Amino acid sequence: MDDMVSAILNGSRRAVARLLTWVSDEAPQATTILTQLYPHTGKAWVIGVTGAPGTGKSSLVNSLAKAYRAQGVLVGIIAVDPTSPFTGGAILGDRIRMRDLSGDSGVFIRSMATRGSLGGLARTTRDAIRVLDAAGFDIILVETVGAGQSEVDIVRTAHTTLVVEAPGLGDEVQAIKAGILEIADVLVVNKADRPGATKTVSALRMMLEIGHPSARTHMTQHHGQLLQTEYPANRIHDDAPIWIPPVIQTIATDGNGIDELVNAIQNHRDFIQAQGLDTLLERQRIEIELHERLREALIQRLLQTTPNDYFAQVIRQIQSRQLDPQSAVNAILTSHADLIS
Ligand SMILES: Nc1nc2c(ncn2[C@@H]2O[C@H](COP(=O)(O)OP(=O)(O)OP(=O)(O)O)[C@@H](O)[C@H]2O)c(=O)[nH]1
Ligand SMILES: [Mg+2]
Repeated sequence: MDDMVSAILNGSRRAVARLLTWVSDEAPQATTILTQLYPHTGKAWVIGVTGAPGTGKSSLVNSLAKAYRAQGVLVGIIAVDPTSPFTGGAILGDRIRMRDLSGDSGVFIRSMATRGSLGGLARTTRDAIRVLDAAGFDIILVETVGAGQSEVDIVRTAHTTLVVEAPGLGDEVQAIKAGILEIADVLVVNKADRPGATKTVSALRMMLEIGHPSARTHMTQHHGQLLQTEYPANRIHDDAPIWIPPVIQTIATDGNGIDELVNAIQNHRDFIQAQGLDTLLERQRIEIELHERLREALIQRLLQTTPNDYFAQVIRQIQSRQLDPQSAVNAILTSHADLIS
């Protein structure tokens, strides 16, 4: 085990590959290694890349990775694929789109598919990020389809979140509906070679820049959502500068606009660090993660210590109006198993 830890810390690709497999299989031997690696994490900058299917996320990740490699930066890539655990179809596609990167030892690519719950996927994604972080990758790109709350949870792990749109699909409306703009630090209008790109850009800009008051509300919501209840929103002083997400046009397939995107990400990183927000944001991420892990562990423990047919009986009683759902929960928590007749 100690060999494994030092191999990871030395950046051994074989060790990283093996540990990432253990992590995504949720193998028990991963736990002790992750414990030993944890003090060595917290150095990488994690960039979440999310957006509707087919908007060009993988192509962007590929171009971004190449740009960072040109600066000599080590790049880890995690493609989270919640949709196709069996066929692995999207993963195969990603391999093809990221093939320019193969053979470069400064890049490590791993796809993660869901095995069990999406909560499990968010957890293993965080662990995978930590493995790459400990192994010395400076930038970690995490691609995920922006489809639901679970994907939003995965994206909340990131330090800078890119939301990718493509012109012509009414995406700007979809994005507003899905609330995905609230998590965007940088908006990317990819496929700028397609008709309607400028229209999409101005629609997004209008939303973000209709005067500073609305931008302020947006940011307050953004961070208000991250903040649970323990911490006051003390980092947004009334006169503190506000980050307004820039809208960047790209053509991922030929690298157009990628330098601007790299700059926008750097600006966001500089802003966060100059404001001293990195420490506060990390505390919020830890709080969210702790709550998620606790919730899962408590349910797991409950399921393990409860007889198999117990829940079936409780459900039957609730359905037949002998028991109401809240009393059932109270009974389960206080182990009043005798309530079940
Ligand atoms: N014309 C044009 N096509 C692009 C551009 N970027 C990506 N594509 C193409 O769009 C298709 C989808 O690209 P991907 O990078 O796989 O998109 P994705 O968002 O990762 O897709 P999923 O992971 O399946 O959600 C591919 O055929 C790409 O070649 C672009 O800037 N312009
Ligand atoms: Mg993709």
